[in-house]
Amino acid sequence: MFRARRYFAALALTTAALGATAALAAPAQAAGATARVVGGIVIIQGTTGNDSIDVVQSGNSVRISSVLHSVTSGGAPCVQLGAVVSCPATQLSVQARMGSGDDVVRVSSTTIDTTLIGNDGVDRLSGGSDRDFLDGGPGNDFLSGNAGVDSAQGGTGVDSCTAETEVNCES
Ligand SMILES: [Ca+2]
Ligand SMILES: [Ca+2]
Ligand SMILES: [Ca+2]
Repeated sequence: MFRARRYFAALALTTAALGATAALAAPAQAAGATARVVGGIVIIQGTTGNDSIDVVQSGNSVRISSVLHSVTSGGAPCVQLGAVVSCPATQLSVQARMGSGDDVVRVSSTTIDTTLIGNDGVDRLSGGSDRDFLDGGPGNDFLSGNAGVDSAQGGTGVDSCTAETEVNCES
């Protein structure tokens, strides 16, 4: 990691004359989230730090992106489209495993079920228009199922939930 950082720091210095965009270009293998399909499930793996993930259905694809860091495709049938990973919307479901840190997951306009797992930290999980299962885990979480018949499980901490079924939610 340190070696890579030194390399990119040096690269940034040597390419400074080319402008800031060259220095900001992130390598494909940068630490960030990944998305891949396993057994018909689109699995989004967050980082151990803070994540902010958007899951948007666009036609026949589910597009995964982040405003905080890179999202990298784990391979077919998902493809890398610049900063976005596109997976077929024909999959059975989407599962986001966010790891520790304060994580945000926003799902919009999906016609497939999702499972959003916040793990440790103060997480904000927002489901789409279909059925969502939101699992806040430890920490004070904000869980919102939106449309559809949704389940929210706050876990430990003081959790705020809006869903048809709420478990371990304080408000
Ligand atoms: Ca995380
Ligand atoms: Ca919690
Ligand atoms: Ca929903």
